[in-house]
Amino acid sequence: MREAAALTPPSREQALDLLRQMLLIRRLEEKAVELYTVGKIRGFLHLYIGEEAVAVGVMPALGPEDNVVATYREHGQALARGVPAGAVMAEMYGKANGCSRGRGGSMHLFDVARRFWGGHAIVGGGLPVAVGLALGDALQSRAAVTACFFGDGAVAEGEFHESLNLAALWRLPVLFVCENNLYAMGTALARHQAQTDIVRKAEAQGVPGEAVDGMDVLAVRAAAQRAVDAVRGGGGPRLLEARTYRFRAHSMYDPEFYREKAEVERWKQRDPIALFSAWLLERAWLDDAARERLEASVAAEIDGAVAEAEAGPWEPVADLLRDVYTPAEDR
Ligand SMILES: Cc1ncc(C[n+]2csc(CCOP(=O)(O)OP(=O)(O)O)c2C)c(N)n1
Ligand SMILES: [Mg+2]
Repeated sequence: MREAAALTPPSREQALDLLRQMLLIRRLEEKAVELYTVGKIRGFLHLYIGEEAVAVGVMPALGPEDNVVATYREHGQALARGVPAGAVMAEMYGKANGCSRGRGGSMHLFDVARRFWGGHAIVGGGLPVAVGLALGDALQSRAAVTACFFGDGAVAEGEFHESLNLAALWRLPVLFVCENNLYAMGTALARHQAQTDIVRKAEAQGVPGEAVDGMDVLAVRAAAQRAVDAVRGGGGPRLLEARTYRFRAHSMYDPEFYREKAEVERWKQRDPIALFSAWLLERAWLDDAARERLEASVAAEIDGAVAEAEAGPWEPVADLLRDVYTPAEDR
């Protein structure tokens, strides 16, 4: 674990909660794979496995008044923000008790009460939404920070540059979190960018940035707290580049011809859950029995989530055009 993390050490209770959240994300996604295989979950399903320390490390810096915007790989952000596992699972099933009433699926988790504004399928699509939320807050003198998660692939989009530029120009309270997992589908960053240093790119738009080890939950937590403190203090936007890795395929179907198995295995040696468990064991904040109890409680939460999804209703056919923009005469 990096030294920076020691600047703001968590209490034992906070630390165990970080581990619990990472485990909940991992086990819920492992369950989702099973359910996908038997056809209970359909459509696209992008797993966050390997990247859990990023969402879980950033979220403690935010309060209930703050906003969160994410991508299609957002189960982790939703759970870490407090969207109940049952509402996430039911949404993946497409059931009406899902957090987006079954209309969004895995890629479009929303929860207005928790100010969780998606879930966006368009690469880079969340960035202008985040800037708009922050502009709205600034105009209404609402003291809130908007955290916006996006992948390394999004830096190739014009929206990345336009959004950072406007946020810097208007000193908007946005924390841009780039989850750099080295690939955009099968394309490595160096194959589509002349400048691969994402912090430099942000700085070119007037947004100060910092790179952090995205496999180290405490390092992410400390860096996020520093960045959010600066944003909240009126310093304008900040960017955090979390260097991370997805252990699974891009989505459910991906032959993974673009990376070597040895590379994946190397990154798995730095599994954020294993690293943090070791840190906790070293401090005697965790032992085997406590770890087993934690796993059992996470498993029970996931069983409950699946039961909620199974029991949930489908939206009635008569309601299918509700909230869909169609000219009145066509209804
Ligand atoms: C504007 C746009 N272009 C292309 C796609 C197809 N697409 C879906 S995911 C993806 C890769 C994005 O990679 P990255 O931003 O690094 O996120 P990651 O999947 O690695 O989390 C692409 C190109 C899309 N959804 N939107
Ligand atoms: Mg990526």
